[in-house]
Amino acid sequence: MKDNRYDVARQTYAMLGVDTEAVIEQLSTIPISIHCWQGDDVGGFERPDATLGGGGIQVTGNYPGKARTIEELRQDIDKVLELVPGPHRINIHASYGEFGGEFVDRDKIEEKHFAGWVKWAKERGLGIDFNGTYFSHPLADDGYTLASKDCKVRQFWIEHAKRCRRIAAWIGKEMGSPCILDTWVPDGAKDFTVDKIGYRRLLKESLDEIFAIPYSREHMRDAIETKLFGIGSEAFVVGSHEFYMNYAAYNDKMLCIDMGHFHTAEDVSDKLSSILLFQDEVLLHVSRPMRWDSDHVVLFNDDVLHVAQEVVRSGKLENVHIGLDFFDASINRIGAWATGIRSMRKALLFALLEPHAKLVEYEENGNGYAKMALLEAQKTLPFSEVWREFCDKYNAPDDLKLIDEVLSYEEKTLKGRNK
Ligand code: RNT
Ligand code: ZN
Repeated sequence: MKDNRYDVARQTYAMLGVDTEAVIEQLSTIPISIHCWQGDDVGGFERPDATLGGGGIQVTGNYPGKARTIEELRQDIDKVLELVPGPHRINIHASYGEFGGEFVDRDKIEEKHFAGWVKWAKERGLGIDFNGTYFSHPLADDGYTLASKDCKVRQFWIEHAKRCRRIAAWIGKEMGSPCILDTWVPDGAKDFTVDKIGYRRLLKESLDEIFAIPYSREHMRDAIETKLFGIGSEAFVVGSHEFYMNYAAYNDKMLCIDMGHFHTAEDVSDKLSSILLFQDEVLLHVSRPMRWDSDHVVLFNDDVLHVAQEVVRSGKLENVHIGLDFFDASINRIGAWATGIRSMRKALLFALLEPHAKLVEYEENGNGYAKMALLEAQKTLPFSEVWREFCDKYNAPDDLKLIDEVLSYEEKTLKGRNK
């Protein structure tokens, strides 16, 4: 029954010149970087009671079952990996090191604190990406880190950044796959700021010092993440889009484009062709902004689809690092993770199944109606059968079975955890 349905789907796409088997093969080569922080509400494990604090980001909700230790977090990620088809990387934050019960401040972290992750990821065939943690810390409480006017504060975070780069390079070398290090700092202010250029000059100087140490591209690559505003930094964010666009262009760094970091009416997908024409690579933080929040669970919606389409249509798939960035503590966290990851994967599949050459032909011939109608026709093609075939290839559940699996994990494992 199932094979027959896929066969019909395959033939339908073949009539449009799309080879579903080749698409499934191609999709199997695209890694999605899974952010570790969905499992514990961006708490990290520096202290037993670590929670997200400040930094313009916020987790809402208190659904039971949150991972309380690295072991629980890894157990949850293992479950998620069973639920999501395709290759993956794991994206960890500096605050998720293994500090052996001791408090290790951010300016003291070392490679050894991440050796456990390297071992764990190797066993699972995952790549690793990394992030400095510039929030949930007393020296970030006044809203400034790398752009702080307090020299001591700034030096502390510069040291953190330098260590993160060294650790990322070590991880990439160990893993045999470049570790993408994302640097996002929350620096900004709630209300009107007079000396904007002063703060931006400081951020530039800090970055110059941090990036002065060269590392092999084969081991680590730097990304810098832009943002329009955050909670408590409504009036001013030092690391704005223009700031980092220019910094990246002049200093040969990669931009990180987070879908939740723009005006909600802005089309984030439209930025990609402009960026990729001038820069070799880009890092995506796929997310779903809603009103003031930038981090709702990713869904297979138009915004995400448009991003996937741009990545595929531009022919730059290999130049785009796809990472996710969302956190929701109000529902089952494993389900949130799995649905978000699968939604990104669906968007990529949908984009790859597009009869691209035909659409371009219509466009070039001025046949706007045929282009529009074919784009519309795609929406009712038997996409779900190809998606199911892809899930089957990886022994991942289909969309309905997914719900049962998440609920049974909740019953068997999550309910045993205290709040
Ligand atoms: C914050 C940025 C950043 C964080 C993570 C946890 O607005 O998007 O990427 O979400 O580092
Ligand atoms: Zn982000």
